[in-house]
Amino acid sequence: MVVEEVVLVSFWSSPFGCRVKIAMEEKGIPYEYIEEDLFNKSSFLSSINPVHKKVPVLLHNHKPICESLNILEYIDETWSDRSPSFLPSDPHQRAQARFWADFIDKELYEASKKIYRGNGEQQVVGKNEVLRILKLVEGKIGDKPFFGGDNLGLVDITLIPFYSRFYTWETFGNFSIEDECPSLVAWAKRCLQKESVAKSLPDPIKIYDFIVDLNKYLAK
Ligand SMILES: N[C@@H](CCC(=O)N[C@@H](CS)C(=O)NCC(=O)O)C(=O)O
Repeated sequence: MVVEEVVLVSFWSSPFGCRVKIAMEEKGIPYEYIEEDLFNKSSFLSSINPVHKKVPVLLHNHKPICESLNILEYIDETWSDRSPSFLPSDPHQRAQARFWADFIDKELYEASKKIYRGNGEQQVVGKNEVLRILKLVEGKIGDKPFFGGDNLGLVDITLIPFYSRFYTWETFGNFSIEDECPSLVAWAKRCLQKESVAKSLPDPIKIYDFIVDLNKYLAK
């Protein structure tokens, strides 16, 4: 039997790294975890992700794979014999899942930063953008428990790490996501019932405190 070496390099609060943790848990793949200090990046990080120097990076038998959505597809293809499959078998549904994962990936993080980094007008812009994105995604929840159907799929794994940040967005922006997007919050609570999600998501209060401290650090 070939012994696989699987290592995840990430940072505890990273929603992108959290995606990879959930995917590994869902597939039941054992891995080693290395915490990278993003405030004092290692030369190791530069060597495994020389282009972006960002986490997460997955090392599979010493070969690095970068960018969280790319990593999710790599995991799905490499361990295709393990369920669940993150992508549907139908090509159109697969294209749809990739479209929505890409949409969340490109839009949500950037919009949300305006809520907790900006002030006044910028915060309102950020809040409206976040709600527009979440409502569009919410409209895609079908009659199954998850975007992936009966199991977590690419869209679920891409979006759910941001649930840990809802408290921060709501506190800075003074609004309630549950009031605006009740079905989406119900979906997030269903996701949290999965052990893979519950053990991978950081504590929302810890995220809030971290972002408050980070804002002070960036203002210096
Ligand atoms: N598109 C990347 C985003 C990764 C990313 O932004 N990671 C952050 C941590 S949450 C990072 O490494 N930041 C360090 C930096 O920007 O220098 C992905 O999906 O993996």
